[in-house]
Amino acid sequence: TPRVFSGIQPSGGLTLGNYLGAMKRFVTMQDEGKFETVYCMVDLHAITVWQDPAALTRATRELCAGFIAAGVDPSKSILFNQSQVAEHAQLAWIFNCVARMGWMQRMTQWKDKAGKNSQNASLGLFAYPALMAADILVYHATHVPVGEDQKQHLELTRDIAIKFNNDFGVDFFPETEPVIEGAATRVMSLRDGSKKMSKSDPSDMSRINLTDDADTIAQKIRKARTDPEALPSEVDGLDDRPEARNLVNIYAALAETTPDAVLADHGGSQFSAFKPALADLAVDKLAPISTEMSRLMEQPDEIDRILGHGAEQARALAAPILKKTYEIVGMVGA
Ligand code: AQP
Repeated sequence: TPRVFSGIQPSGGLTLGNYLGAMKRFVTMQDEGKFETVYCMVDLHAITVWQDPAALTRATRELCAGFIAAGVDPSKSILFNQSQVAEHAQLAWIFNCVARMGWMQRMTQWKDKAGKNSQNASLGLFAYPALMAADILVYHATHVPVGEDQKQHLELTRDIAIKFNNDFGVDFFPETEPVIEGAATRVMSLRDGSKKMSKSDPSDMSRINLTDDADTIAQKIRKARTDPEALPSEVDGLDDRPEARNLVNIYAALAETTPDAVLADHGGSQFSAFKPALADLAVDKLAPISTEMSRLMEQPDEIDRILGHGAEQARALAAPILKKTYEIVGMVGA
């Protein structure tokens, strides 16, 4: 069976962007039954920027609760946190020696996150994509459901696999494909249609958190930035209207339909009418997830047990692949 791998960082609360761009797809791919699905809370990635230890622990458990509340079933998917499976970091070291400085320097996420003061960024932030390649390839995963922003890192994952295979004259690591599908592969900030919705945006009004209550969700949508025009009746009419496009895409993804179908129903509406409809839909879809997350968060021991069990399952898949990698590289004792 082909294998799917994907991860989310426990670097804050889950956003609607994480949910529509990634998590919702995780559930679909799990339920389709065509793949073996492996999903990870990537805590080693999170610490590439400073995380308060107690907050990291809490965010990891909350993320696990989010996965389960959204429909990832630990009896169907392998669900664990990265640091419990040492093979990720071990393969990442090998890949640090395969990847080239120039490849890493071209990564837009590195450029965005390191900013102007890149001398002060952590070495881990620079090496992030090599760890991500290891996360995927330590399972020989071939399909990776992600949001649009991760496309470049997945191309780099392919480059690393190809270079490793060439350097050692083997056909060992597969070429991975990104799965970037659905109406909301890039959910934008509610305050600025040119910026991605992100957990680390300083403005809480820019995003919808999966833990927001109904009133907060409705208020954020009501206050979302828009232009003064009515909605067009076809998607072409959304060109140069990034905020309008974003709200239509969010509606389509939540309703599991297409932007065309949303505009067939709502074309001609003013935002004063469309926003309440979107808020109702969002509350309808997100409130059950948030309720289930709070319930699960009352049982941290149960969450830790699930993560521990998932880690054992993950290690069983990763260990032989790492061993074989060490053999290929020529490590004594592998
Ligand atoms: N706005 C988004 N639209 C669609 N997909 C998104 N993803 C994130 N934001 C959006 C997808 O969610 C998955 C997990 O992301 P992550 O937590 O590993 O890191 P990120 O992409 O850096 O997410 P954030 O929210 O922007 O976190 P910070 O602010 O800490 O950097 C990925 O598949 C991603 O594509």
